[in-house]
Amino acid sequence: MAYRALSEQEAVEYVKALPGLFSEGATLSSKEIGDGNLNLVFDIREDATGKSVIVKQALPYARVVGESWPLTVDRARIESEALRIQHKRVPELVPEVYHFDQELALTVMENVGDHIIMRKGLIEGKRYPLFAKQIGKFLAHTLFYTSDLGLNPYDKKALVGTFLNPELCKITEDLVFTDPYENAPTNDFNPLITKEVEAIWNNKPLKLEIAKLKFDFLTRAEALLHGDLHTGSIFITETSMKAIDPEFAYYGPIGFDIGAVIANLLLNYAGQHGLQKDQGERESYREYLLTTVEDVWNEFVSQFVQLWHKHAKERSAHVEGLWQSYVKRLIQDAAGFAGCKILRRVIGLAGVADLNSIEDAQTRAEAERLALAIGEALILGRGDVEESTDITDLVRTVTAR
Ligand code: SR1
Ligand code: MG
Repeated sequence: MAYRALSEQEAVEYVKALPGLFSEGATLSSKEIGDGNLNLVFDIREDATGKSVIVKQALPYARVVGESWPLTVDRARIESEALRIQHKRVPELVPEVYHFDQELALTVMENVGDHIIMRKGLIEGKRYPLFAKQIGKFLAHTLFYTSDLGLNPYDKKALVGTFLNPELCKITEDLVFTDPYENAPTNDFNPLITKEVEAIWNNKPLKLEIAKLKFDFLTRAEALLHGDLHTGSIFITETSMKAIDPEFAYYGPIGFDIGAVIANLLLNYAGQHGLQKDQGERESYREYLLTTVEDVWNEFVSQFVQLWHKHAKERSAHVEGLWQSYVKRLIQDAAGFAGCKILRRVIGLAGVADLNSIEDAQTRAEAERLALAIGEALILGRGDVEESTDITDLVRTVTAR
């Protein structure tokens, strides 16, 4: 079938025609629930049995902007292949793909609708005691087993080719590493923070560090990244977590995925400023977020290093001292990428609800200034980061200013 964007009814017909998913004659309902920046997402369910699936279809443009921003639908292939690879490694943490249709750029997958989007949960003040363990495992296993540590060099290079993803990478190159640091037309920030944004545009040492991080993103094909691992790409309950949406997957620096998780916890930390909470409650939730940042890194590194010792295929990986210097660079990369990802969400296109939902513009500006200061401190201070507490100490120092 030649590409066309499906309606709710057409999505039902499509799923019904697939063998093995629903029984013949099943009565299915369909609702388009996509609220992300790019795609159509249909929730298809059979009320009689409670069985449901997700049909996700890439639109040939970026939904957040409209048809004036054409975008390859090949991202659907990238996403379904990345989901399959990640699901193989950590099946409990990634939705299962049931079917992929290249022509329609459409994936039928497990519905994780009994989970909620983590960003929403954090804004509502929920705590997720298992999250650090879960995301630490997701990061360690998906990144280790797609890197030169976990693959032979031929298979790894073949995968680099499968996941080139130039158009989606260009979005990140522009929106995370370039546009927010100059007066670009894509930028979209609160006019009340114009002075602080202009100070960033004029901050030469900061721009140099961001340029170095951009070159790492452009050139360091370390592992198959999720590529957009913010808290809107994480579905969660108290006991379960699923990482979704890897359409930005490509071979890049491992610290980029870890930094994305840290950045989004810290964006919520900054957004706490705008919530109707008393000071004790706010401080306690912020401590929870900082402990989670530390635990995410600690879980990741402990599982990654265990995999390294037990399963690293590359002989040079076992040279004395290598793993220690490798993980030190990873945490410094993660801190720097986290900083860029914080700055882009405040200054650039596609902000986050943790800040944007603060109604009063003045209060929002105060939270945004804190986010900018944290982002800047992480980028400029990353060279001294060796442990997760070095990151949270930087955040505490900036908050106390
Ligand atoms: C035009 S896409 C804007 C943003 O949405 C995605 O989630 C990525 O973060 C991208 O940068
Ligand atoms: Mg997404």
